[in-house]
Amino acid sequence: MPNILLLGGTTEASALARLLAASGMTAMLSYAGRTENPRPQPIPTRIGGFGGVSGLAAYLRANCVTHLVDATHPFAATMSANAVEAARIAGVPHAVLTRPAWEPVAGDDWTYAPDIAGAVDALAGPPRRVMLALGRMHVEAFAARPQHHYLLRFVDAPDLPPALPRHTLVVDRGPFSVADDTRLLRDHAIDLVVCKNAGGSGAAAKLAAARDLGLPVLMIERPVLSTRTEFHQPGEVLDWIAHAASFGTERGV
Ligand code: 3Y8
Ligand code: NAP
Repeated sequence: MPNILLLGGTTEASALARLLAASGMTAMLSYAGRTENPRPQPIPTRIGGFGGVSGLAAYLRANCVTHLVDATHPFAATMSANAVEAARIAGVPHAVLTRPAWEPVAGDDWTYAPDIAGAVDALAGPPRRVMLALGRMHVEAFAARPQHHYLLRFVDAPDLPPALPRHTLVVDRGPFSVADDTRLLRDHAIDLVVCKNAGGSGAAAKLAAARDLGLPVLMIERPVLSTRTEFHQPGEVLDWIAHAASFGTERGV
C-alpha cells in the first residue's frame, strides 16, 4: 500500500493533498513551520525540519514511506536538494510537483535578476516606490538600498519592524486577486514590482496588476536544481504513484 510523504507549502501541494484525501491513500503533508497558522489540510500534517538529508532519509525509513513528493516552492532549493538525496539513500521513489516559470506576455515590462543579490544590485539609483513581494526572509538584503520606499507583504506580523528605513508593511496571505493587487499598487503609488519567478496562480495577480498599470517588474530567476521527475498537475502525480507502486509489484518487491 502506498504511504506518501508530501513536502508542502504551495497551492499545488494543497491541491494534491485534496486528491490524496479523496483517494484514501495513506499520506502526510509536511510544513517547515515558517508560518504561524498554516492552511489546514485534509490529510495528516507534520511541522518542522527533518534535520537535513540524514534526518529525512531516517524519517523515510522509520515511517515506511513508499513515495516522496516534493511539492515545495521553486525557491525552496535546500529542501528540494535534500529530498533528492534522501530519497536516493532511502531507496524511495521521488517526484516533484511544481509549476512552470512565468513567461512575459504582451504588455509586460520585465527585467531580470539572477538571484536576490542581483535584485539588490539592480536597485541602485534614485529613490523609487518598490513593492518587494518576496515575503519576510530576504528583506534584510535590501537594507543596502535604503533610498527606496518599500511596500512589504508578509504572511505573519513580524516580531521586530523590518530593517528598512522607509517601508509600509501589509500582512496578508495569498492567493491574491488582480483587483486587490491593482488597488494595492495604485494606493501605494508603486513604480516597480520586485518578485521571484514563483510560477503558479497564487502569486500571479501582482503581475497582471503591474501590466494593467503599466508598471515594470524586476523578476528574480529561479535557482537551478538538479534534473528530477517533474509534474505540473496534481493528477499526474497520482498516476505516477500508481505506476511506481505497480512497477514495484512487477518486480515482486
Ligand atoms: C509556510 C503555508 C496554500 C499555499 C499558498 C503559492 C501561493 C499563496 C504567494 C506575494 C508573494 C512568497 C511567500 C507566497 C505565496 C502561496 C502559498 C504562497 C509569496 C504559505 C505557507 C508557508 C509559506 C512560507 C512563505 C515564505 C515566503 C513565501 C510569502 C501556510 C502561506 C513571498 C513567495 O514569513 C515567512 O518566513 C514566509 C516565508 C517562505 C518566502 C520568503 O522568502 O519569505 N512563502 N507561505 C510553509 C511551510 O512552513 O512549510 O501558511 O498555509 C504558502 C503560500 N504562499 O496551500 O494555499 O503556492 O506559492 N509565499 C513567492 O512566491 O515569492 C507571496 O506577496 O505577492
Ligand atoms: P528551504 O530554504 O529550501 O529549506 C530550508 C530548510 O527548511 C530545509 O532544509 C528543511 O529543514 C526545512 N523545510 C523546508 N521545507 C520544508 C517542508 N515542507 N517540510 C519540512 N521541512 C521543510 O525552504 P524555504 O524556501 O524556507 O521554504 C519553506 C517552506 O515554505 C516550504 O514548505 C515551501 O514550500 C514554502 N514556500 C517557500 C517559498 C519560497 O519563496 N521559498 C514560497 C512559498 C512557499 P531540514 O534541513 O531540517 O529538514
